[in-house]
Amino acid sequence: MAKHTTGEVIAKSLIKNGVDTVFGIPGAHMYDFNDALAREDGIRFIHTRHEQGAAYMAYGYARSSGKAGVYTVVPGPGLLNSGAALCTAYGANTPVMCITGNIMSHLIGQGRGQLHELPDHLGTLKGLTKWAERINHPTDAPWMMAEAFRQMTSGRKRPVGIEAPWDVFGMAAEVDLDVDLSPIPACSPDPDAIGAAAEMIAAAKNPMIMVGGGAWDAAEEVRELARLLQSPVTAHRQGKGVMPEDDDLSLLPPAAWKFWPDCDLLIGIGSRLELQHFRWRWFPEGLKTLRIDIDPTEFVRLKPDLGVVADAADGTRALIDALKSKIGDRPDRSAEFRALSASAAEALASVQPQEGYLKVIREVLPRDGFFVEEVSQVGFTARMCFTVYEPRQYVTCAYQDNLGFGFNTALGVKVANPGKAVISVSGDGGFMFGVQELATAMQHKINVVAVVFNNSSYGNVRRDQQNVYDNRLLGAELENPDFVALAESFGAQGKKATNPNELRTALQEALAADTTVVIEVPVEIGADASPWPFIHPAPPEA
Ligand SMILES: Cc1ncc(C[n+]2csc(CCOP(=O)(O)OP(=O)(O)O)c2C)c(N)n1
Ligand SMILES: [Mg+2]
Repeated sequence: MAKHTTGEVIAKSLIKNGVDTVFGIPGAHMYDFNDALAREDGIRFIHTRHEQGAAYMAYGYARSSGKAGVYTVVPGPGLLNSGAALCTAYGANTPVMCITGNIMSHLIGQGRGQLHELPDHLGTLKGLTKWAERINHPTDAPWMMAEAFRQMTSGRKRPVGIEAPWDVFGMAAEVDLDVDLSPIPACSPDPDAIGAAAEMIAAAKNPMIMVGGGAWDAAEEVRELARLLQSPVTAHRQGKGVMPEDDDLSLLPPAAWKFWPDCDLLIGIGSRLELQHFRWRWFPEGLKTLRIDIDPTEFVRLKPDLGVVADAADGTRALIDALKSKIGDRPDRSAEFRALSASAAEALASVQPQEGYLKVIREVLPRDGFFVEEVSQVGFTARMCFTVYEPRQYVTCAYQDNLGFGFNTALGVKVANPGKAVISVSGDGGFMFGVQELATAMQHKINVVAVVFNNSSYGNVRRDQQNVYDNRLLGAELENPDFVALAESFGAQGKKATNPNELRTALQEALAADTTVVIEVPVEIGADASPWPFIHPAPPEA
């Protein structure tokens, strides 16, 4: 056996597990690991200007590709700076690995005030991840790294954390690098549960399928099930594109809401059913719920009439097989669903200027391009009307709804998909949370197009304060830099578009340009229509 340091074992484990890119910022505790990375040819290191950027990029990389996204930061402040992205990866079921440090082994827990010390560093890391551990000696490193990959990629995929004390990264020992801990296979769907589920479906007149992030790798099966049942498929954020949203059977949320009063069976596949339970909050009488989920605790959180614990693709495939002998050919319902979509689209066209700009973005973004949202008047509206054709192409911050996510995440999406177009949309507020990563984009030649809708305000907050708090404004209005000049000062291109036609031209030029581009779209303060009546629709009248 050869001697290796902990840092070397971690770097070699990343390579062994197919990692080709690490995002991060070096620092003293991490030097021996940073140097091990420098000595590996197979890893591209992308350094950022803030740890949140590194972690969001790792998230964007993983979320858009399905591969592991890895980042490394110093302990304490570095870890905490990356926390918003880590909790996003957790909420969005995305495999992100955080590699960080700790203070010297013999000082941990003593509270003597060491550089970057936290009262409970490992506890903090555990609180933001599915699994986290400390490597205390190089002989721990091979199996702990293998376990980290196994935890991250088995069952419900989520972020993991690895830390090592400052002195341990450079410590060497004879180690066996050949530890293989393959992902734990998902349990196969219980045939009795599948039989009961097939009965439930066969008895339903108007089932509706709701897909979430758990269904990303079950697109083929979901599409087949929908066609077999002639039932509509809807999604909120995470599941967009599992069913192509230009398919007649796909209903964007406002159209699905129109179908909802007639729905008698909700089939959730890899979804928490947030749309129905936290947004719509109104249920048709007699509705039954069937859920397929790889995470059995989901059925404790929200008890369905029937729950099938399974991988979404396996469970849906088993359901299709069981249904084939139970139901015959069903009449084509495309025309009915097309009409619902058309009337919902007509109503949504009242959400201006957002809907008009989003239409143009969809028109210019190639079919295989990526759209990265950010909570803002345009981001909220996108969830209701932006059509997505394949899973993973709509990159969302899921339930964290965190400002600062958009532009930084888009950079990671582009790193994972260098040949594809990537457009991010942000508000003026959100874009400024991560603007410094324009420097990273330029230095590492990551060409994304960032569209910034500048309404000189934290617009959502401002509207709420006007409507709910009697117009008492607090911390809602923003004095902004000149976004075009700001972009140019980084060496990027800056453009301005004052209407959808100008945005079309600006986007076409931006996607053809061989650089990072920021397009500012000025919007008069308070002028954007509220998308909320579509997100939280009023219950149907009795
Ligand atoms: C990290 C974080 N901090 C604060 C908030 C609260 N918040 C929600 S929306 C919003 C305003 C967003 O402003 P902007 O990005 O300009 O978008 P707009 O609504 O104006 O389109 C704020 C402050 C948040 N969602 N995330
Ligand atoms: Mg704004």
